[in-house]
Amino acid sequence: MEIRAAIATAAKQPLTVETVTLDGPKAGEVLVEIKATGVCHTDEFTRSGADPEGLFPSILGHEGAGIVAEIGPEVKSLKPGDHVIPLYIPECRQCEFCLSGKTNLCGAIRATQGRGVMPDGTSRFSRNGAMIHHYMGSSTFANYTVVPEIALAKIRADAPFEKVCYIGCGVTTGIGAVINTAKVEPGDNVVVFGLGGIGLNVIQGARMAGADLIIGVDINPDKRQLAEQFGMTHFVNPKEVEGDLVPYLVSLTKGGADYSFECIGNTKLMRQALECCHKGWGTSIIIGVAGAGEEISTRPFQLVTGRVWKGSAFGGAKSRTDVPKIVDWYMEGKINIDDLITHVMPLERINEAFELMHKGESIRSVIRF
Ligand code: NAD
Ligand code: DAO
Ligand code: ZN
Repeated sequence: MEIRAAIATAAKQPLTVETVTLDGPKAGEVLVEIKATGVCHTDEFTRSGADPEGLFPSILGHEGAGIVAEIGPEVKSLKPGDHVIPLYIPECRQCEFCLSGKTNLCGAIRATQGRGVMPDGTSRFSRNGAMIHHYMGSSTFANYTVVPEIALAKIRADAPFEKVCYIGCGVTTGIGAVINTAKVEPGDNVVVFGLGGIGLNVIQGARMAGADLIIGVDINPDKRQLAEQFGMTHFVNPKEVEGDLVPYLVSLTKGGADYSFECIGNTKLMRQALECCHKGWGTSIIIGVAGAGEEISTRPFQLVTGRVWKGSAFGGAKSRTDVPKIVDWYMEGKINIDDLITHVMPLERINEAFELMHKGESIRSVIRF
């Protein structure tokens, strides 16, 4: 079938909205009509060429929501008309990773997903006979996409697509990092580096968990108001701190953070996030994705004296199991998504979403099809 998609033709180039050929779903695959998709910093990470695994040409986008249009052979758990969220971390419930009970990093289709193809090693997307890569197993910058059954969460039919698409990445990543990875408890002190689409959801999660101090760190003072609305108790702009940021944060938390979260992708800040943690138990969670070839460092004594460094992918959420529950939380008014969606636009204007992100003017831009 002919579809409309935003193509990343080469690194650093604006996306081009074009007609693309999409082959139908093969065994274990599902054709999804995408109704809405968020534009996340990770899409920009790949578009910009900073992603060591970035492939071109490709159809980016990994934060979508839509309706099952057609199922391929052997698909059992979904039917046409079901409302779904594509998952860049699938949940096969059969692989070593899924059965371990220790991680959400399902390994079932990791190798082919990383090569930008479907599990059978081929792409469903092409243009003038030449293949276009899939992206993160999702490729939601298109009005139709094909996704493996194990990478789709079935959600309730009354949830608005242009809001719950954000659960496909940012909401789950931020709230999940607090609840699943850090396991923040009532009374804990939390420091959040970066108050963007991920960091604000960390703040929202920290408030839900009952954290006491929730300190937000950002160089953009315009982020302060929304962060306070979501539960931030103290704002720190590193540009306004005299001296080093780390002792300032240790002093503000009266000894160090119980938990810190790096939501930017900056290795220097990852170090600061670790070192502002409390001696003996403070844990720092890396969420931000750093550029190709970058490395983190600290003095090993920071770890010897009890600080812990962890990472979190998709908030540690078991995707097909947890995403429908988070959609329910939104529909029950337990989490706020609406105020984080600052811009809505059609696919033809998708490059504006990247410009707004660069200018720091958006939290989430959503493409509505
Ligand atoms: P964003 O651009 O919306 O937010 C980043 C924030 O960091 C902005 O508010 C910006 O002002 C602030 N910032 C930039 N430089 C700073 C500095 N030096 N000091 C303090 N603040 C600074 O990005 P986002 O969508 O929130 O994504 C954040 C990161 O999370 C990205 O690296 C993204 O790739 C990553 N990410 C990770 C996962 C995961 O599963 N681990 C999922 C999604 C996104
Ligand atoms: O299983 O080896 C693996 C990788 C799984 C993908 C993890 C991606 C999480 C971070 C990327 C940002 C997502 C938007
Ligand atoms: Zn698995």
